[in-house]
Amino acid sequence: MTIAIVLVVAAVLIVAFFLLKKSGGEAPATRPTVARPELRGEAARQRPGAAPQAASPQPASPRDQAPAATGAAADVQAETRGAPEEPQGAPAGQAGAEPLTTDGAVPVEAPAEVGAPRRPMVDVEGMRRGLARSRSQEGFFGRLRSLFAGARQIDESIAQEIEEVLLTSDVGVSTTRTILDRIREDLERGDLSDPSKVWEALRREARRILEVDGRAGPIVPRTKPTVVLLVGVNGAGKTTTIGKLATKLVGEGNQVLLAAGDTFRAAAVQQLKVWGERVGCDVVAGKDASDPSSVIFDAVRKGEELGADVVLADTAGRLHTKTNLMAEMQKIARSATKALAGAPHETLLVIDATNGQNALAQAKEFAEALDLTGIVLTKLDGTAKGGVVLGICDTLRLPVRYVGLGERADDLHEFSPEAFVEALLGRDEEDAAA
Ligand SMILES: Nc1nc2c(ncn2[C@@H]2O[C@H](COP(=O)(O)OP(=O)(O)OP(=O)(O)O)[C@@H](O)[C@H]2O)c(=O)[nH]1
Ligand SMILES: [Mg+2]
Repeated sequence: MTIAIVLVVAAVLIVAFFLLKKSGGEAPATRPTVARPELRGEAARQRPGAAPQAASPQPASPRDQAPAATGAAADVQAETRGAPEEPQGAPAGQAGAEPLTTDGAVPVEAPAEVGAPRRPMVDVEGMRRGLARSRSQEGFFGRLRSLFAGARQIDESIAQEIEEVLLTSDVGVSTTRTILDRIREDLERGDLSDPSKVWEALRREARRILEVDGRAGPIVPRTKPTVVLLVGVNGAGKTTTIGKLATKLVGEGNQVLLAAGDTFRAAAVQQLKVWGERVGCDVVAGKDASDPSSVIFDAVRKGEELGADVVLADTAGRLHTKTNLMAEMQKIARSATKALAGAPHETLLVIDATNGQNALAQAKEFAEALDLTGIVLTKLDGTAKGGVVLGICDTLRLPVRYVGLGERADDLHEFSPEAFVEALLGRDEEDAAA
């Protein structure tokens, strides 16, 4: 009996041995799911530029567990699977990587890429580009710079040459005299021993003039609504500046209302409405040829009702011949006060820099008639006589609050004396190194 059992077991073992040998050690039935990564890896290696991750072992996903295909189908699948996977975030420049704007407004301060730092408020490089004419060889800065070229003697002759550049760059007689008096004093004391010291003295004088008792800086909405009146002769850039300012203020999260106070021309109202649409601001406008004072009054009241942060009021630069512009501006200011005590909180005089010294006579009239709080100097990009800023600031004793350096919405720059002097009179790197 025992012998019989031993014989049966031996027979079973022998049969099992032969069966195993016949199968030749083939892979077990589960093998296909393991084979697929190898196939992916091979295909991936054959594709130029394929991502290395495709060749390396991947964590199993539900897709990976699909049965392996064979033949041509396997090749197609392998090719597809072996393709490099799209990175999570598409690189900048591809669709889907555009800078995001939430409201379709002109993205003035929008960073070049999502996540990039916000552009600084005072953009010295941008200003420098806008001041290219003044910085050119024939311009204000270029001509001053050429006085210091090479090794030169520092004596009275340099003072005379600086004087000539200032006078011919619209700095004006009285401001030029003030600057030169100080430089001559320093020269006599022997404080300006080399060109770099003279240059620094010039920059110091420019900063001192532009600081106007430290009253510079952009509009800061403090009361709701902060009412800002923009005045100036026709064509100075009032309406354009309102559009640019609205863009800036809306971009900073303020609710802005525009008041079409230039009722002299129908086109002026239309121009403001276009800006309103572009920036996403309501525009308060009266009927044709309505009284500008009543438009401003309504706008201030509407601003209060809406809880707006800022009301920007446009005005006419020219009226019917018999109407006195200054008297009209005073009436507008009074009607703003009637609508809201304390308004207008800011009255900005818009001056076209390309008018040079001629702009000064008109500016003086506005300064006498109104309680001006600052200057917006437009079209500085269009003149080589950037020195005009010094003359205007010094004569009017009013701070420049913004400068216009082009016609686009983001061409209005907040003004800081320090940054402006750096942009206008800052030496290029190669000069500084010399
Ligand atoms: N290059 C340049 N052009 C400017 C700048 N600011 C305004 N302009 C242009 O100057 C012209 C007159 O600007 P407006 O804003 O219409 O001037 P305004 O003071 O409202 O003129 P009126 O309504 O006639 O009193 C327009 O063509 C503007 O595009 C600036 O900073 N640089
Ligand atoms: Mg206008």
